[in-house]
Amino acid sequence: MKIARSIVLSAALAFVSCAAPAQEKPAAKDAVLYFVWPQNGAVIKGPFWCRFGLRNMGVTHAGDEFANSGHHHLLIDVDEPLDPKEPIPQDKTHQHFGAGQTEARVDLPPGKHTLQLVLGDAKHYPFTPPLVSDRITIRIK
Ligand SMILES: [Cu+2]
Repeated sequence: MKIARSIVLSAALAFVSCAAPAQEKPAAKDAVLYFVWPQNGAVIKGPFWCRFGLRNMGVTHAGDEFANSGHHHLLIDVDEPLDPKEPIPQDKTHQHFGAGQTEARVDLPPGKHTLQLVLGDAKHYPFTPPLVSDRITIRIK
């Protein structure tokens, strides 16, 4: 009986820690997240270097809790809006640059694609309100 009760309790605690609330960290008011390259409407042949721009905040490693800093995320062909209360998903279309990278080699199939940057905090949550770039459309030849 005691064992069963402690299992239930630890399950409840595990649930509580998973359901931690969003970080709700504010971004710097004058921060700007943008693409240095490519520009909206660019037509590109083959793989390219995508370069991330951030003004008035700093780029750091994932896990670093420095004020006014975060790490880049590149959203590729993502149509659904981000949930600001959840960490940014981690998959092929939501790429994390937790080593503080400010550029990435991107290889996409021919056709139209959308790209958007999102700055995430130490725990991969978007800032509040989210700091995102314009969503640009490019075409791969
Ligand atoms: Cu991240």
